Amino acid sequence: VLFISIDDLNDWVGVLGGHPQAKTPNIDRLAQKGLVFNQAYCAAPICNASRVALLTGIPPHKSGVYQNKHSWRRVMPDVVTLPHLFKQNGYWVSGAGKIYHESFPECGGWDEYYGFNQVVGDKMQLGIFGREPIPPNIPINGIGALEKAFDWGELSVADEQMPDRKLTDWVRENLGKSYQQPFFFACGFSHPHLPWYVPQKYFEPFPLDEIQLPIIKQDDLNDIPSLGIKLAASERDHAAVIEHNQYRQAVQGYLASIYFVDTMIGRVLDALDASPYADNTIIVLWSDNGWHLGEKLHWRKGTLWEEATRIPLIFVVPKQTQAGSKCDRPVSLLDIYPTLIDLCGLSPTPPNLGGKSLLPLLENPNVAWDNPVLMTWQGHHSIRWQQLRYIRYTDETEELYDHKIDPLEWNNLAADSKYAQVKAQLAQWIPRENAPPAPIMDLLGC
Ligand SMILES: [Ca+2]
Ligand SMILES: [Ca+2]
Repeated sequence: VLFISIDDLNDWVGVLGGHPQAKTPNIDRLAQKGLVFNQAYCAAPICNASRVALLTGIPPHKSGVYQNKHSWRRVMPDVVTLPHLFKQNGYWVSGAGKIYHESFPECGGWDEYYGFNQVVGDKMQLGIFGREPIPPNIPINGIGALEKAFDWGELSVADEQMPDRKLTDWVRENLGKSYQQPFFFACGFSHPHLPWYVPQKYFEPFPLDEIQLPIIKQDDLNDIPSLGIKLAASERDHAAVIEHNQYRQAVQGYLASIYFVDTMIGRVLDALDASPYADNTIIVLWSDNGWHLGEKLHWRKGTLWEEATRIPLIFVVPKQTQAGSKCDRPVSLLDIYPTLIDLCGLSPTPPNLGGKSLLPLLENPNVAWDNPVLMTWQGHHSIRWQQLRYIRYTDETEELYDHKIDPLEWNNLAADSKYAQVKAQLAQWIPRENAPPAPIMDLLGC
């Protein structure tokens, strides 16, 4: 199994159509080899909570891992993670880059693991792939007073100096070895996480004067409950981007970072194609959360709308998925764990898995599928089912969108009596109980 994760990549991928200028020939080529899920969602719109849900199979409202500082190992000391289950089943389990949020590494699940950063004792130390290069004279955009990482611009360094590139060399080296046992290789890229600094050549296909900005409705927040407006509170980011005349530059920076990470993914796919494992390796590619670039006047992640929750998810399963197939059923990153159990015949199946095996959809993407997808953030929940999105905040205020007529989620239909029945149906799937939040910690070493 080759397990490829990407950090903060939304649907700005050629095959998902999120932005007309997105340049992702390698992710698109991977999709052409297998099956792409057009409606795949994270369990939580933030790194740690999303990754922990995927890797333990346990949804945030059951684990209490809602945030980046929630220590998952403190609340689930005995959970068998997905890598660990592969190890228990006799696989060689090897990982590098960012798979878990690095403050809370997995301690027993890997045969070997090399993070970009590693917790050693009570300190975070730089890993073997080195430091991300930064341009001189940052912040480049002039906004940086808000937060150092909220910046973008060109690097005048070679690819070879980028940690994501060194990660691909590590994967290529591993794919060149021979193994006595099946392998599970996890390879976690850090781009397009902020800051958007990548070598100059990745900016070239996106000249500033040709950048297409996202379509924004300036009064989009007017029909949203106050708790939803609070989630979009980083509208201060949007005001700053506009004030500093940086909108085009920001979009350019994100597109360039995506093009860079796509190129790195291509190096991994090329190495797999050239290896003895080309025809018997399952490939799973995913991103941990989406990203806003001004939609709903919001930047970053941390909302329950489509921008922050829709992510790329691709499966290539030799002799099983059909080349170039697409699936329109809503699915969750939580579904990866049970799917890999089925595909690889792993045992035992841990209790309390929140997802469903996607095996029926891998075999026939159009098979009847009635499973709602749940997303959770700060105690609020959202359901994606068929063409609908329902959001319910902790104070029971609501949003409802019908993607068939409103793909940008502009018109909140929660108060429309025509939708009362379907809204009640969606509301049934909102969890009635939420696990208490996990302990807040900065780091937890092994
Ligand atoms: Ca992330
Ligand atoms: Ca609106």
